[in-house]
Amino acid sequence: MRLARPAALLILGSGLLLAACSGAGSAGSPATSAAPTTAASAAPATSSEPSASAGASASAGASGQASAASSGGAAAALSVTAKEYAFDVATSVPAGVTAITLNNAGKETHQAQLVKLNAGKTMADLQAALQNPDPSAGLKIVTLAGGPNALPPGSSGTTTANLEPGSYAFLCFVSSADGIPHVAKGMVAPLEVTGTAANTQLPSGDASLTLKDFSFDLNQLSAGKHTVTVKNDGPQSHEATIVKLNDGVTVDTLRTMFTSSQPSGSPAASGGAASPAASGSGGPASGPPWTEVGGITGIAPGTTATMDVDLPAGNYAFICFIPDATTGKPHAALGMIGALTVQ
Ligand SMILES: [Cu+2]
Repeated sequence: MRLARPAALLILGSGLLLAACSGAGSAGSPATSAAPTTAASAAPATSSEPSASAGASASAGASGQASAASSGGAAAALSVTAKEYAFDVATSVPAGVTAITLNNAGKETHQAQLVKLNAGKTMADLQAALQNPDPSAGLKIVTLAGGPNALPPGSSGTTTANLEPGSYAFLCFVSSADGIPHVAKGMVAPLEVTGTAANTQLPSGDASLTLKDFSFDLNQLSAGKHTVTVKNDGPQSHEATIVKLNDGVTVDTLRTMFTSSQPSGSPAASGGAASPAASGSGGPASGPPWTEVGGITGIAPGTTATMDVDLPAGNYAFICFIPDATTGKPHAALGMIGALTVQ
């Protein structure tokens, strides 16, 4: 398996081109609508309205993207389609506030963690770092920039952030049943953010969530559509994976899971524990006692973004899987699990 990983990364470049071409040519469903580079010929000219291409919402959100459209901002829209194991997305977008909609067209859970390369780092540096089984290696050379978190097949989710100019990449850290994170299977897509932001105003949210070391402060939400303003009060990067808890499962159940000794020797277990949002699929028998229903991937300390949610009533939890800067443990093991009751 180790030998296969460099090969997967080496063919990444051509794989992305193929993905972009097939996306643009097949279904008239362009990868993006915000002044894309690769999908320009297929993209509609009307690019300023969010959600035009984001109608594929299914189980978790009937039309979660609509709240981005109605929130008053002039956010540009960027559509990302995920499958095994690639993103179909534009390679360049203008700087500014951008609503990123992830459509999961695959058979596994996927996320779209946007990361900005730190000064002096290149995509080659990132791809090399991502070959390290420890995701901390890759995370050290980037700044987390949000994006929709883990979604089940057939569903979609939207988050909105202010993208500053620079070199970025979409990454999926969710692990397959074999324990290998999707980034190691080639699920990496570069994105250049260009120009000067025309719009830096985030949509106005109707709920707020603050991420801290190591807690979530939003406990209740009414059923249906919300735009949640998410602020990271740091000092570390954090995410908010939203999971629907299985019957009989509580946040205390999760706390016990994460704080008890992690099973060693199981690739799925170690991969899941170490990866941001790698809750993934460990197979029917060993899967986690929840279903991912979106949320927002990691954002840097001191930053704010929004996430659209459209949840039916039920018992949910926020989980942060980002590895701790000193111990390497997922923040969840340090207490970063929060109950969310939707009524
Ligand atoms: Cu965290």
